[in-house]
Amino acid sequence: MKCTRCRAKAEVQLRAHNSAFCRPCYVVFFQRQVERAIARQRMFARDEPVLVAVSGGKDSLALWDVLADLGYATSGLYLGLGIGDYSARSRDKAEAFAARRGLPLRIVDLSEVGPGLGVPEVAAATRRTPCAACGTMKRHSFDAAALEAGFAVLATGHNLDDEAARLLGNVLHWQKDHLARQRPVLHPTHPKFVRKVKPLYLVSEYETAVYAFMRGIDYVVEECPNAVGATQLVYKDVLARLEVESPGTKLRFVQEFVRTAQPAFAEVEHQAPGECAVCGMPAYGEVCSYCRLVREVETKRARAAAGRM
Ligand code: Q46
Ligand code: ZN
Repeated sequence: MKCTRCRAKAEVQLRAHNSAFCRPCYVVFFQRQVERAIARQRMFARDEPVLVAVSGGKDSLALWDVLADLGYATSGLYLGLGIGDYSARSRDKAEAFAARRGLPLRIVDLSEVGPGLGVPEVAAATRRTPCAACGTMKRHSFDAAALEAGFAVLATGHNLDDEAARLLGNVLHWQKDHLARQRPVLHPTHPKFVRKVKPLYLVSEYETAVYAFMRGIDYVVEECPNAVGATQLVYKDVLARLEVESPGTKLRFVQEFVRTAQPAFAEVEHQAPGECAVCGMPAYGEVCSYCRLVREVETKRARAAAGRM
């Protein structure tokens, strides 16, 4: 098998793209895919500083690597979720990557900010699933951190497999409001929100893993322990089977949704958010969902303390 670009011996074959690449050409191919997505979707300008949310996993570190290599002014943002050893190991990987590349990394640890609550405690106290609690806390913390540090753009490492699985879930349940917001660029609906972009939305998990390997990126291989049994994984499995039968299915599914169907959903009228009476961040009710979560935990703690008296 020969490299599609230079005819040298190929190391990786991509059936979805009907191509094969040697190592140097693959790195160029991958970076161009990302660069093209940024330009086509007008995610951010050349000189615009970008805050990259890094989890220590392959996707976010590969994203940071590409953006830094392409010459964008990037800073990393690591959010400590307090999920035991997994969080400790992922933080180490994010810190080591930043140090090796000489890139600035901001660290926000949920146990050290606000009421000092990690994901497991919030989930247990509020009887939510860890991922539901985590999602609310992440969204709030990303916006708050970007606002505090003065960034207008936050990039996340969601890849094609993530987007395809999410799209399948949203379609199966006809979640119109979720489909209205499933875009590679989400423009802020409030001055305290940040623009959220997903430069890897058209590159698969496999392609990202190959890139990380070829670039020698050391990332945390284990998944978050709470990911086990998530419905998303079932959707990913179904899509992987379709992909084997018909290479390129995932790419067409997401690409064509964004190009043709998404604008119809995006027209659904959205109420503009007001501001949370507690923390001042954007909120759709009087209090934002993060502060509601915190309030629930504090009520629970107060009741437990009163019971002990
Ligand atoms: S980190 Fe958080 Fe994920 Fe872990 S608790 Fe769930 S949502 S699985 S991306
Ligand atoms: Zn709030």
